[in-house]
Amino acid sequence: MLFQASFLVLLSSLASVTLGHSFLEKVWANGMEYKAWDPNAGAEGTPYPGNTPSWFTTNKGGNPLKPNTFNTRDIVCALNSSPGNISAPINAGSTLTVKWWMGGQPFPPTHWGPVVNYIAACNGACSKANPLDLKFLKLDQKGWERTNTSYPAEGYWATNELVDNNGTWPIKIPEGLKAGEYVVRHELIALHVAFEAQGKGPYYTDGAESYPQCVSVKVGGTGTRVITGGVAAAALYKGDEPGMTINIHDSASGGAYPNYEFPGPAVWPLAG
Ligand SMILES: *[C@@H]1O[C@H](CO)[C@@H](O)[C@H](O)[C@H]1NC(C)=O
Ligand SMILES: *[C@@H]1O[C@H](CO)[C@@H](O)[C@H](O)[C@H]1NC(C)=O
Ligand SMILES: *[C@@H]1O[C@H](CO)[C@@H](O)[C@H](O)[C@H]1NC(C)=O
Ligand SMILES: [Cu+2]
Repeated sequence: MLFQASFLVLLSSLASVTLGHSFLEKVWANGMEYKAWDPNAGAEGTPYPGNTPSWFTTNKGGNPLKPNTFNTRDIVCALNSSPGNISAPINAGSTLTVKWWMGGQPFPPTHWGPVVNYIAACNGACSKANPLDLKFLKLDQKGWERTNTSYPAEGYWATNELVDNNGTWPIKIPEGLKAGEYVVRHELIALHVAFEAQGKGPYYTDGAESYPQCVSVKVGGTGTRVITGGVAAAALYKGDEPGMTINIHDSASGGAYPNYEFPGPAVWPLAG
Protein backbone atom coordinates (compact mmCIF):
# COMPACT_ATOMS: atom_id res chain seq x y z
CA MET A 1 0.00 0.00 0.00
CA LEU A 2 2.75 2.42 0.93
CA PHE A 3 4.57 1.58 -2.28
CA GLN A 4 1.41 2.11 -4.26
CA ALA A 5 0.69 5.41 -2.50
CA SER A 6 4.25 6.60 -3.07
CA PHE A 7 3.95 5.73 -6.72
CA LEU A 8 0.80 7.85 -6.97
CA VAL A 9 2.64 10.66 -5.24
CA LEU A 10 5.50 10.33 -7.69
CA LEU A 11 3.02 10.64 -10.54
CA SER A 12 1.35 13.64 -8.98
CA SER A 13 4.64 15.39 -8.25
CA LEU A 14 5.72 14.82 -11.86
CA ALA A 15 2.43 16.34 -12.98
CA SER A 16 3.02 19.35 -10.79
CA VAL A 17 6.52 19.79 -12.16
CA THR A 18 4.95 20.16 -15.60
CA LEU A 19 2.32 22.55 -14.28
CA GLY A 20 4.83 24.33 -12.12
CA HIS A 21 4.56 25.19 -8.49
CA SER A 22 3.59 28.71 -7.47
CA PHE A 23 4.30 32.18 -6.14
CA LEU A 24 2.29 35.23 -5.11
CA GLU A 25 0.30 36.98 -7.82
CA LYS A 26 -1.37 39.72 -5.76
CA VAL A 27 -1.63 41.09 -2.25
CA TRP A 28 -4.26 43.31 -0.65
CA ALA A 29 -3.89 45.64 2.36
CA ASN A 30 -6.20 48.42 3.60
CA GLY A 31 -8.40 48.01 0.50
CA MET A 32 -5.46 48.48 -1.89
CA GLU A 33 -4.53 45.81 -4.42
CA TYR A 34 -0.86 45.35 -5.28
CA LYS A 35 0.61 43.18 -7.99
CA ALA A 36 3.13 40.82 -6.48
CA TRP A 37 6.34 39.71 -8.23
CA ASP A 38 6.39 37.19 -11.06
CA PRO A 39 9.84 35.54 -11.12
CA ASN A 40 8.98 33.85 -14.43
CA ALA A 41 8.54 37.26 -16.05
CA GLY A 42 11.71 38.33 -14.23
CA ALA A 43 13.62 35.50 -15.91
CA GLU A 44 12.42 36.91 -19.27
CA GLY A 45 13.83 40.33 -18.38
CA THR A 46 10.88 42.11 -16.76
CA PRO A 47 12.35 44.46 -14.12
CA TYR A 48 11.28 44.17 -10.51
CA PRO A 49 8.78 47.01 -9.96
CA GLY A 50 9.31 49.75 -7.40
CA ASN A 51 5.64 49.70 -6.32
CA THR A 52 5.10 46.25 -4.81
CA PRO A 53 5.47 45.32 -1.15
CA SER A 54 5.95 41.68 -2.23
CA TRP A 55 9.63 40.68 -2.09
CA PHE A 56 11.86 39.98 -5.08
CA THR A 57 13.03 36.42 -5.79
CA THR A 58 14.79 34.68 -8.68
CA ASN A 59 12.64 31.59 -8.08
CA LYS A 60 11.56 30.91 -11.67
CA GLY A 61 8.96 28.13 -11.63
CA GLY A 62 7.97 28.88 -8.04
CA ASN A 63 9.98 25.88 -6.92
CA PRO A 64 10.12 24.47 -3.40
CA LEU A 65 12.95 24.76 -0.92
CA LYS A 66 14.06 21.38 0.39
CA PRO A 67 15.37 20.64 3.93
CA ASN A 68 18.99 21.12 2.79
CA THR A 69 18.20 24.86 2.45
CA PHE A 70 16.36 25.23 5.77
CA ASN A 71 19.45 26.81 7.37
CA THR A 72 20.25 29.19 4.50
CA ARG A 73 19.29 32.73 3.53
CA ASP A 74 16.86 31.37 0.93
CA ILE A 75 14.47 29.96 3.57
CA VAL A 76 13.83 33.49 4.89
CA CYS A 77 11.94 35.03 1.97
CA ALA A 78 12.53 32.68 -1.04
CA LEU A 79 15.46 32.04 -3.38
CA ASN A 80 17.86 35.03 -3.67
CA SER A 81 15.25 37.33 -2.16
CA SER A 82 15.52 41.06 -1.64
CA PRO A 83 13.05 43.43 0.00
CA GLY A 84 10.19 45.20 -1.70
CA ASN A 85 10.79 48.89 -2.30
CA ILE A 86 7.61 49.87 -0.49
CA SER A 87 5.80 48.73 2.65
CA ALA A 88 2.03 48.47 2.26
CA PRO A 89 0.17 50.62 4.80
CA ILE A 90 -2.05 48.40 6.95
CA ASN A 91 -4.05 48.90 10.13
CA ALA A 92 -3.24 46.79 13.17
CA GLY A 93 -6.01 44.21 13.59
CA SER A 94 -6.85 44.15 9.89
CA THR A 95 -6.20 41.47 7.29
CA LEU A 96 -3.41 41.22 4.77
CA THR A 97 -4.62 38.97 1.95
CA VAL A 98 -2.24 37.16 -0.37
CA LYS A 99 -2.99 35.20 -3.54
CA TRP A 100 -0.94 32.40 -5.11
CA TRP A 101 -1.12 31.75 -8.84
CA MET A 102 1.08 30.25 -11.51
CA GLY A 103 0.48 28.45 -14.76
CA GLY A 104 -3.31 28.32 -14.50
CA GLN A 105 -3.60 27.10 -10.91
CA PRO A 106 -3.14 28.46 -7.39
CA PHE A 107 -0.96 25.61 -6.08
CA PRO A 108 -0.77 21.85 -6.79
CA PRO A 109 -3.74 20.25 -4.94
CA THR A 110 -1.64 17.15 -4.18
CA HIS A 111 0.79 19.22 -2.12
CA TRP A 112 -1.01 18.64 1.17
CA GLY A 113 0.30 20.53 4.19
CA PRO A 114 0.14 23.49 6.54
CA VAL A 115 -0.04 27.21 5.89
CA VAL A 116 2.01 29.18 8.43
CA ASN A 117 2.52 32.92 8.91
CA TYR A 118 5.26 34.83 10.71
CA ILE A 119 6.08 38.47 11.38
CA ALA A 120 9.35 40.30 12.06
CA ALA A 121 10.01 43.96 12.90
CA CYS A 122 12.31 45.73 10.46
CA ASN A 123 13.38 48.34 13.06
CA GLY A 124 13.41 50.93 10.30
CA ALA A 125 12.56 50.71 6.62
CA CYS A 126 11.90 47.14 5.46
CA SER A 127 13.32 48.11 2.05
CA LYS A 128 16.71 48.17 3.80
CA ALA A 129 16.23 44.94 5.76
CA ASN A 130 18.78 42.15 5.67
CA PRO A 131 16.78 38.89 5.64
CA LEU A 132 19.33 37.25 7.95
CA ASP A 133 18.76 39.92 10.63
CA LEU A 134 14.98 39.44 10.80
CA LYS A 135 13.66 37.71 13.93
CA PHE A 136 10.28 36.08 13.39
CA LEU A 137 7.35 35.33 15.65
CA LYS A 138 4.66 32.94 14.46
CA LEU A 139 1.31 34.66 13.85
CA ASP A 140 -0.81 31.61 13.12
CA GLN A 141 -0.79 28.14 11.60
CA LYS A 142 -3.33 25.83 10.06
CA GLY A 143 -2.62 22.18 9.21
CA TRP A 144 -4.83 19.13 8.79
CA GLU A 145 -8.50 20.14 8.65
CA ARG A 146 -10.65 17.09 7.96
CA THR A 147 -10.93 13.79 6.15
CA ASN A 148 -11.69 13.77 2.44
CA THR A 149 -13.21 10.87 0.53
CA SER A 150 -11.29 11.88 -2.61
CA TYR A 151 -8.05 11.37 -0.66
CA PRO A 152 -8.86 8.73 1.97
CA ALA A 153 -5.24 8.43 3.14
CA GLU A 154 -4.12 12.07 2.95
CA GLY A 155 -7.23 13.99 4.01
CA TYR A 156 -7.80 17.72 3.57
CA TRP A 157 -5.17 20.26 4.66
CA ALA A 158 -4.75 24.03 4.79
CA THR A 159 -3.07 24.01 1.36
CA ASN A 160 -6.25 22.38 -0.03
CA GLU A 161 -8.31 25.18 1.50
CA LEU A 162 -5.96 27.67 -0.17
CA VAL A 163 -6.49 25.95 -3.54
CA ASP A 164 -10.27 25.86 -3.02
CA ASN A 165 -10.11 29.62 -2.31
CA ASN A 166 -8.40 30.13 -5.67
CA GLY A 167 -5.06 30.76 -3.98
CA THR A 168 -6.07 33.46 -1.51
CA TRP A 169 -5.16 33.40 2.19
CA PRO A 170 -5.99 35.95 4.91
CA ILE A 171 -3.30 36.92 7.41
CA LYS A 172 -4.41 38.84 10.48
CA ILE A 173 -2.08 41.63 11.58
CA PRO A 174 -2.19 41.64 15.42
CA GLU A 175 -4.47 44.12 17.17
CA GLY A 176 -2.59 46.95 18.85
CA LEU A 177 0.69 46.24 17.03
CA LYS A 178 3.05 49.17 17.53
CA ALA A 179 3.50 51.51 14.58
CA GLY A 180 6.41 50.60 12.32
CA GLU A 181 7.46 48.48 9.37
CA TYR A 182 7.25 44.71 9.45
CA VAL A 183 7.92 41.77 7.17
CA VAL A 184 5.17 39.19 6.99
CA ARG A 185 6.61 35.79 6.10
CA HIS A 186 3.85 33.64 4.61
CA GLU A 187 4.74 29.99 4.02
CA LEU A 188 3.20 26.90 2.50
CA ILE A 189 4.69 23.58 3.59
CA ALA A 190 3.99 20.60 1.32
CA LEU A 191 4.17 17.18 2.95
CA HIS A 192 3.50 14.80 0.03
CA VAL A 193 7.14 13.62 0.01
CA ALA A 194 7.98 14.47 3.65
CA PHE A 195 8.42 10.74 4.39
CA GLU A 196 11.57 10.73 2.25
CA ALA A 197 13.41 12.48 5.11
CA GLN A 198 12.39 9.90 7.75
CA GLY A 199 15.48 8.75 9.65
CA LYS A 200 17.81 10.92 7.55
CA GLY A 201 18.61 13.59 10.16
CA PRO A 202 18.62 17.35 9.68
CA TYR A 203 18.98 19.19 6.38
CA TYR A 204 18.49 16.16 4.14
CA THR A 205 18.34 16.73 0.38
CA ASP A 206 14.76 15.43 0.05
CA GLY A 207 11.63 15.63 2.17
CA ALA A 208 9.09 18.34 3.00
CA GLU A 209 8.89 21.37 0.71
CA SER A 210 8.82 24.97 1.91
CA TYR A 211 7.40 27.83 -0.15
CA PRO A 212 8.09 31.10 1.71
CA GLN A 213 6.97 34.49 0.38
CA CYS A 214 7.44 37.83 2.10
CA VAL A 215 5.44 41.06 2.09
CA SER A 216 6.52 44.32 3.73
CA VAL A 217 3.85 46.23 5.62
CA LYS A 218 3.71 49.54 7.49
CA VAL A 219 1.52 49.77 10.57
CA GLY A 220 0.37 53.18 11.80
CA GLY A 221 -1.70 54.17 14.80
CA THR A 222 -1.04 54.18 18.50
CA GLY A 223 -0.64 50.48 19.29
CA THR A 224 1.71 49.38 22.03
CA ARG A 225 2.21 45.69 21.27
CA VAL A 226 5.92 45.22 20.57
CA ILE A 227 7.65 42.27 18.98
CA THR A 228 10.39 40.94 21.23
CA GLY A 229 12.50 37.86 20.83
CA GLY A 230 11.75 35.84 17.74
CA VAL A 231 13.74 33.38 15.68
CA ALA A 232 15.85 33.89 12.57
CA ALA A 233 14.11 32.06 9.73
CA ALA A 234 17.23 29.97 9.11
CA ALA A 235 16.77 28.56 12.62
CA LEU A 236 13.04 27.73 12.35
CA TYR A 237 13.37 24.19 10.96
CA LYS A 238 15.90 21.43 10.42
CA GLY A 239 13.67 19.20 8.32
CA ASP A 240 13.86 16.25 10.73
CA GLU A 241 10.91 17.36 12.93
CA PRO A 242 7.91 15.00 13.20
CA GLY A 243 5.84 17.59 11.31
CA MET A 244 8.36 17.64 8.46
CA THR A 245 8.89 13.87 8.13
CA ILE A 246 5.31 12.60 8.57
CA ASN A 247 3.98 10.02 6.11
CA ILE A 248 0.64 11.45 5.02
CA HIS A 249 -0.04 8.47 2.73
CA ASP A 250 -0.79 6.17 5.66
CA SER A 251 -4.06 4.44 4.81
CA ALA A 252 -4.36 3.28 8.45
CA SER A 253 -4.84 6.96 9.40
CA GLY A 254 -8.15 7.08 7.53
CA GLY A 255 -7.05 10.49 6.26
CA ALA A 256 -7.17 11.93 9.81
CA TYR A 257 -4.08 13.61 11.27
CA PRO A 258 -5.52 15.47 14.30
CA ASN A 259 -2.24 15.16 16.21
CA TYR A 260 -0.15 16.75 13.48
CA GLU A 261 2.80 18.50 15.14
CA PHE A 262 3.53 21.83 13.51
CA PRO A 263 7.24 22.49 12.97
CA GLY A 264 8.81 25.68 14.28
CA PRO A 265 8.04 27.77 17.36
CA ALA A 266 4.70 28.09 19.13
CA VAL A 267 2.29 30.80 18.00
CA TRP A 268 3.04 34.20 19.58
CA PRO A 269 0.48 34.44 22.41
CA LEU A 270 -0.16 38.13 21.64
CA ALA A 271 -0.81 37.51 17.92
CA GLY A 272 -4.49 36.64 18.23
C1 LIG B 1 13.77 48.05 -5.69
O1 LIG B 1 14.24 46.94 -4.97
C2 LIG B 1 15.27 46.24 -5.61
C3 LIG B 1 15.52 44.96 -4.82
O2 LIG B 1 15.40 45.13 -3.43
C4 LIG B 1 16.48 47.13 -5.75
O3 LIG B 1 17.55 46.43 -6.36
C5 LIG B 1 16.10 48.35 -6.58
O4 LIG B 1 17.15 49.24 -6.63
C6 LIG B 1 14.87 49.05 -6.03
N1 LIG B 1 14.35 50.02 -6.96
C7 LIG B 1 13.97 51.23 -6.62
C8 LIG B 1 13.36 52.05 -7.71
O5 LIG B 1 14.07 51.65 -5.49
C1 LIG C 1 -11.39 16.93 -1.18
O1 LIG C 1 -10.15 17.41 -1.68
C2 LIG C 1 -10.25 18.11 -2.89
C3 LIG C 1 -8.82 18.46 -3.31
O2 LIG C 1 -8.20 19.15 -2.30
C4 LIG C 1 -11.07 19.36 -2.66
O3 LIG C 1 -11.22 20.10 -3.86
C5 LIG C 1 -12.43 18.99 -2.15
O4 LIG C 1 -13.14 20.16 -1.83
C6 LIG C 1 -12.29 18.13 -0.91
N1 LIG C 1 -13.59 17.69 -0.45
C7 LIG C 1 -13.99 17.82 0.81
C8 LIG C 1 -15.36 17.30 1.12
O5 LIG C 1 -13.27 18.33 1.68
C1 LIG D 1 -8.84 32.58 -9.95
O1 LIG D 1 -7.66 33.36 -10.06
C2 LIG D 1 -7.28 33.63 -11.40
C3 LIG D 1 -5.93 34.29 -11.37
O2 LIG D 1 -5.96 35.47 -10.61
C4 LIG D 1 -8.36 34.48 -12.04
O3 LIG D 1 -8.00 34.74 -13.39
C5 LIG D 1 -9.68 33.74 -11.99
O4 LIG D 1 -10.72 34.58 -12.49
C6 LIG D 1 -10.01 33.33 -10.56
N1 LIG D 1 -11.19 32.47 -10.57
C7 LIG D 1 -12.23 32.70 -9.79
C8 LIG D 1 -13.35 31.72 -9.89
O5 LIG D 1 -12.29 33.65 -9.04
CU1 LIG E 1 6.33 20.01 -5.39
